[in-house]
Amino acid sequence: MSGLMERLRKGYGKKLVSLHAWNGWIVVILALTGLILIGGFWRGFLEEGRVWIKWAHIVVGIASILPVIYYLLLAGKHWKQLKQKPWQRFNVLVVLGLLLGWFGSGVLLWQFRAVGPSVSNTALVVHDLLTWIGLPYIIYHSITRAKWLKEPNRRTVKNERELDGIHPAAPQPVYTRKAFIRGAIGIGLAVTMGPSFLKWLGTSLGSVGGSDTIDKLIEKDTNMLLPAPQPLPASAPPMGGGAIGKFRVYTVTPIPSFTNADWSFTIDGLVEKSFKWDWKQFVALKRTVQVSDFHCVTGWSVYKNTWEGIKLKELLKMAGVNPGAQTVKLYSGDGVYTDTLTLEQADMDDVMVAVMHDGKPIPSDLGGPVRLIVPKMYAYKSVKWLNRIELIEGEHVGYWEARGYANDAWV
Ligand SMILES: Nc1nc2c(c(=O)[nH]1)N[C@H]1C(S)=C(S)[C@@H](COP(=O)(O)O)O[C@H]1N2
Ligand SMILES: [Mo]
Repeated sequence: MSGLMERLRKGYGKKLVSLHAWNGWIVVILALTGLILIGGFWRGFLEEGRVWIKWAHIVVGIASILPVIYYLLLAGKHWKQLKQKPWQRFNVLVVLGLLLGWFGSGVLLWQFRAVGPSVSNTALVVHDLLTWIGLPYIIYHSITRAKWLKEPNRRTVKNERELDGIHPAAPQPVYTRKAFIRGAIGIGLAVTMGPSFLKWLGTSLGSVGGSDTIDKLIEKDTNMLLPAPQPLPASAPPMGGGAIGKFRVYTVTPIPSFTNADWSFTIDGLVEKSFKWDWKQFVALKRTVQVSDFHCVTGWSVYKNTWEGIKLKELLKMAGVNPGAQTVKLYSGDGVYTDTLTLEQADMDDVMVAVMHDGKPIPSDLGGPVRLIVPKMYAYKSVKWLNRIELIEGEHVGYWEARGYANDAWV
């Protein structure tokens, strides 16, 4: 740190150079941690490491405002110097816009509890959009500015002179080789990042009436359970008018799939009568329909889902909870994920063991054939591929709770 301060005290040009370097490293750290956080692949793999990476991302993200503030103090002089260089001015504005936008939306995401789901949803879209636009821009900027693309010995000398404002920049000769390489890098970035950007655009922005992509998930559904559940009139057409928003597919294991032969649903533990239903028996149980919103703790929501299923409290009533039971332990058929509700929470009217969404079977990617829904809590309570409910004494720490998520999941 003292080395930095020393360098900052020296010339103005050097200040800018070291600011630029610090800023570059901050962006690299934020990009890497951020991409790990959204990458589905890392989710199960990293386990609690993910919670640490999230904290690193938040702390470095907050710190990223410091070089921006420092730059803004120097900006007047720098801006005048760039008078003849509209492209450099443009670049400064883009980078400042990106950094401030990332910072602002990031703070809102960090404070998701204080701002509520609709603000954090918008913040997430903004944060992602800036990433998809800004990251390729910054990668392009740093590759094309890298020394190996410049003619030998020119870059460093020119840089310091320019920054010191002593010499105007020499007129730039046209280098066809350089232009070619830049073009190639641009195309390379578009080809590598373009498809994921478009995919993201599809899932995040053009998302009103999410049923068409859910249809695609249903098409590739790997469950083979017969008979198919028949929707109640309130489900088809969906009473809520169709879900608004898109689900992000989250899992900590490969997506499990089931057949009639290997699927069952158990309720056991401290109950008067335990049950083990096969699929045929399970789809014959009486279902109800509700409309509710679905909020993930990472900032996205899907509104007005029409869920059809069995109220958890009805299942508990059937089984008869013993007086000694304190906790409802929920198991996923993925063999790894668990979570819990207190008896009081499990008794809420809208906690549902869901079989259908918007009048259709729940696709395996979204937790089908059967998943839990706890609308008043963040969705990490909404166990996917739910296949066992056990009534236990004492407590159990759920999958994400064991890895740093708050036990209190109320939205
Ligand atoms: N079995 C299982 N259930 C799970 C999860 C998971 O990784 N595995 N993720 C939870 C979290 S954090 C969320 S936000 C929702 C996501 O549901 P979706 O993948 O259907 O969008 O499922 C919850 N239930
Ligand atoms: Mo979540």
